[in-house]
Amino acid sequence: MKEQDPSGFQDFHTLESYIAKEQHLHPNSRGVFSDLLRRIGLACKIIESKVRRAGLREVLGTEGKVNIQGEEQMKLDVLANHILKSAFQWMPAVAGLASEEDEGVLCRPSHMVGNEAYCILFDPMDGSSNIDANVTIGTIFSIHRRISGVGGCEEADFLQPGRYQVAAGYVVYGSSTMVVYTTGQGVHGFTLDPEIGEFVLSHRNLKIPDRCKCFSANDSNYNMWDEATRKFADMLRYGKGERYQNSTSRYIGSMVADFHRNLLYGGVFMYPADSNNQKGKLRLQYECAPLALIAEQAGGLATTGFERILDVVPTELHQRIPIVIGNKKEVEIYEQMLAKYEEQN
Ligand code: AFP
Repeated sequence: MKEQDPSGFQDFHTLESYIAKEQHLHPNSRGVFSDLLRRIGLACKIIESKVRRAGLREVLGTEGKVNIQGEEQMKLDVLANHILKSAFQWMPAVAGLASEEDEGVLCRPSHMVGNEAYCILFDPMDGSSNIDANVTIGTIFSIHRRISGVGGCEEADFLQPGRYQVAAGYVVYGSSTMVVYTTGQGVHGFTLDPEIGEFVLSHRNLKIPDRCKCFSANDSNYNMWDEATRKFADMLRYGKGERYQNSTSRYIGSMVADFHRNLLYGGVFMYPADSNNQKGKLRLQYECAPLALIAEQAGGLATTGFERILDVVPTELHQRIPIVIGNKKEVEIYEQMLAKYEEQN
């Protein structure tokens, strides 16, 4: 008979222990990649502590102001960017970093880079225009294996299609803080337990429910969308039949938060091209590709309308792209509607 474990440790995993468990699945692994994931967890705990203090003078406000200690105040997004960059600064496993907040890539000197090295891309504070209103925000990350050979990195390392990501994930700072990530072996979610200061496995092998509950888009752009996109939005909101009659519109304006809700409840988030943003608005490498990998690993899909997001070959670091992401069925319907519209026009 199996012995009862009063400690509750039997099926209990922290982010740390889960990463270690996944590492055991790769007998030749030297733990370099696992260290990276752990580091992201640590950096995001530090960011979370700043987020929780965002209402206080220390971090709220615009850059350039001086706080009560006479130190220069930093906006939370700038601070999060600093924290992430500092977290990876001394890791031989990191060949380079690219942040949505910075213009170029940050390549570490080649003598400081190990043989097995990765490039990390991140959006340190997604939804930052929501910060001052205490609305949910997040951090998104994407990890690629360096392709430029040994030594320092090159920009080409950061311009790989999303399907080559070795890991992607996000942290959502909401009513609780959660890390959700994938290494291509499903999607797992960990909730920060403030009592023990650990991310605890709370959502194992997440799958998008096969129902299209939520529709998320900035509706004020409706008249600037093409006709097919407008029809698609109308179908999700007003469509009859079992699949759409109970759907609801929900838009936070932090992609990570909108995506997270739809991942749990089912639904579609979109930021399509419009007459003002003809190439779309959201960033391919920092927002769209990482969330597309999560979506696919959870049974969903992400498209530009014409191409799977994970297949898009980036041409520039801060590339913008249209995106429709969520339930596979609806994303495929969108592609068909758009193709038909293009054919007729
Ligand atoms: P900010 O980080 O500047 O707030 O932008 C957030 C974002 O990139 C994405 O997270 C949102 O879904 C989208 O922009 C919101 O854009 P709109 O304000 O145009 O709806």
